[in-house]
Amino acid sequence: MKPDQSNIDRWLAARKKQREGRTESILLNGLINGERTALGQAITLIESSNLTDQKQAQQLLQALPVAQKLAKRIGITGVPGVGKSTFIENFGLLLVEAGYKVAVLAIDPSSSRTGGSILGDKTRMERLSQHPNVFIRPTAAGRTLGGVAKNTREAIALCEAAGYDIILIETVGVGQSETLVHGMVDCFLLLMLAGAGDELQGIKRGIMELADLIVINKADGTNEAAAKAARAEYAAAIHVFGQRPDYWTPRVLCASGLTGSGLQSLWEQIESFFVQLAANGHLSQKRQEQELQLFEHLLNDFLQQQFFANPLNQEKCRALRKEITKGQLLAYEAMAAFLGASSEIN
Ligand SMILES: Nc1nc2c(ncn2[C@@H]2O[C@H](COP(=O)(O)OP(=O)(O)O)[C@@H](O)[C@H]2O)c(=O)[nH]1
Ligand SMILES: [Mg+2]
Repeated sequence: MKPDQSNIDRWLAARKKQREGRTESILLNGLINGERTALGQAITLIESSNLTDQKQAQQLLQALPVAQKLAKRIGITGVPGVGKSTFIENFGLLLVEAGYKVAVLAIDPSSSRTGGSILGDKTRMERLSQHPNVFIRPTAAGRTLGGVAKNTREAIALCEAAGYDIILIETVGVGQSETLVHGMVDCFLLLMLAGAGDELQGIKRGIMELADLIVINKADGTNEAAAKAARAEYAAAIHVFGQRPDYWTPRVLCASGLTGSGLQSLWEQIESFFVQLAANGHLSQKRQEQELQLFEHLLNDFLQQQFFANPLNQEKCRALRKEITKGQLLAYEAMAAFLGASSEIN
């Protein structure tokens, strides 16, 4: 007798569901137990563009228990070469030696173009990466900046669920990524160099305004005096920004990520930042804003996916883009044409 295909299909679908459910709960248990491999696998899952993986990732994220304690989310930015990775290695070691569990997420939106940079970072953080209480992970570039943001936010949530106390997020201080990162951390550090000039460092004034702490890095050897002078200059420069809504007065400090000098007092400043913002209610306000931003991202993602799931929409957009690049249509005309058409195709 020929087996009934619909029965086989049903059985296969049930098995698949069972398997997926199991993967999720194994991952979830591992995560909650603080297993690094489970955390790594969970991040791989959220970064995957495979539809089944995405579904599992969503289920996993939704199943995450409410974190018992909130991790300190600290963003670290600065131009390439300012010493972020070296700084994180030694700062991270200081934190683990103080008993904290530390996760490092490195975002490099350009990594799909430049390739090897992440490998370079891993070797730079060699001692830190070997510590049992440390988790280091570069965030995949993703196709869009929005993708980077979503992956990073979700990775932060996973690290928190895995019990990490401090999450350091490294981002390159050029382009838009630092503004995105600023929107997902509690405390934002800007690393700068003495004597390089703001323009040379590609640091826009706007980024200085976002910084909670400015670190004049590489304040070691013959560079120390110049670093001290730069510190005074930056302190005067940020003074003109006036009072912030959270009442924190940004500090400028000298440090050396390489020798470790200044890192302990930087940590003390960060701690007082958290104490002050927790006391005046701005920390929880920041968290609520972060949740809102995350929701907006998720909503946008969902709407885009829904929209492009319709092949007619895809086709219409493709045709309009082509006409724009040929110079046959202006953006507003294309949009008008699209809206005219979309009443037919939704
Ligand atoms: N003198 C000195 N050199 C440093 C310091 N931190 C990093 N460097 C050097 O600067 C270069 C860039 O460092 P890296 O950490 O990769 O910078 P990133 O691109 O910002 O991550 C490397 O050659 C480091 O050895 C520091 O505190 N002092
Ligand atoms: Mg780096």
